[in-house]
Amino acid sequence: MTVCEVVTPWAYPERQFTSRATVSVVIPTLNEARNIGHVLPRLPGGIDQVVLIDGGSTDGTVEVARRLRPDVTIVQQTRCGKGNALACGFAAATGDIVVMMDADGSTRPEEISQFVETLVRSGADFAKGSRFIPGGGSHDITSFRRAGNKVLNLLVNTLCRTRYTDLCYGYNAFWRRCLPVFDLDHGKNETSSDSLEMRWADGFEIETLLNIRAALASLQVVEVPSVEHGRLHGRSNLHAFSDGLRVLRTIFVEWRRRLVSGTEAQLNMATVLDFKAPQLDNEVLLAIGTEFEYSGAANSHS
Ligand SMILES: Nc1nc2c(ncn2[C@@H]2O[C@H](COP(=O)(O)OP(=O)(O)OP(=O)(O)O)[C@@H](O)[C@H]2O)c(=O)[nH]1
Ligand SMILES: [Mg+2]
Repeated sequence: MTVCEVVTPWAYPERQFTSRATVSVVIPTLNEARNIGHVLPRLPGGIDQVVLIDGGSTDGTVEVARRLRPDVTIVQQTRCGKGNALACGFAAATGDIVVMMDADGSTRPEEISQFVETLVRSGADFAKGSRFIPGGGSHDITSFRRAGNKVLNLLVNTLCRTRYTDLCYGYNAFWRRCLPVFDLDHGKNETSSDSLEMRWADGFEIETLLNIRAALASLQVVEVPSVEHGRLHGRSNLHAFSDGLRVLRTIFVEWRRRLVSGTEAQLNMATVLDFKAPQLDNEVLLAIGTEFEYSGAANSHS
């Protein structure tokens, strides 16, 4: 586990929890009927909610998911793109911890426990998957994408003074109380016909945006090693060049946004502090043992 960014504007006590943290897993799907069956049955036990956000799949993805996991929460996204899907999924999540992963078999469900345990035990706000730290890896990334990710990663680290090792990776987890920091527009109140158009953060730039906003709000970010596998069936929705340009634009716009409104990060930080407060009663917490129970066993929903 590599501490990626240790910016501590407030002191963290040795965080111990009085009750079990609940976990929501958020999975965007676009025509993943042949893959989702390799993901849902392998989710570990102890997951409290599975949110599947469908982008209008025509291959029966939703039906397959319902059959495999009758308790799944199905959400229809409000616009287009993976980013919009995730924003809608986060809005529907109810767990203390939100884990985001893909449906194509590339992100292994067995790693969820590592993300959750890292959040609980480290006191971090955001557990960011990384393929490029010891223990991580990728069986999927092309040399073009690897180079692009490296350059964009370097740019973010330079501008935001972070130490990220993997900017564009979709396997991450965070405490749901941090959602105000991400300030995502899930567009629930939209009714006009043009609302289906992609907006800011609606595409594959979503991970970059989350990483930058987390850093600018001084969240504690910890990297978790993760091994990415190849997509099992079907074709990628990502277009390395055009989506790479969206990521580049995101980096500059988000960085500039921070320069223009320097107070915003402070405000967001205050929001996070408010959210933390009820859980951080030092005296009580230090007096009790960790009661976090997270079972890594396979679930019985398959
Ligand atoms: N709901 C929804 N899900 C999407 C959309 N685009 C992609 N996804 C899902 O987001 C996840 C990641 O998309 P992929 O197409 O695998 O993109 P990628 O992982 O960056 O690319 P590969 O590594 O080539 O697979 C998958 O679970 C997709 O089904 C979308 O517009 N809407
Ligand atoms: Mg994929």
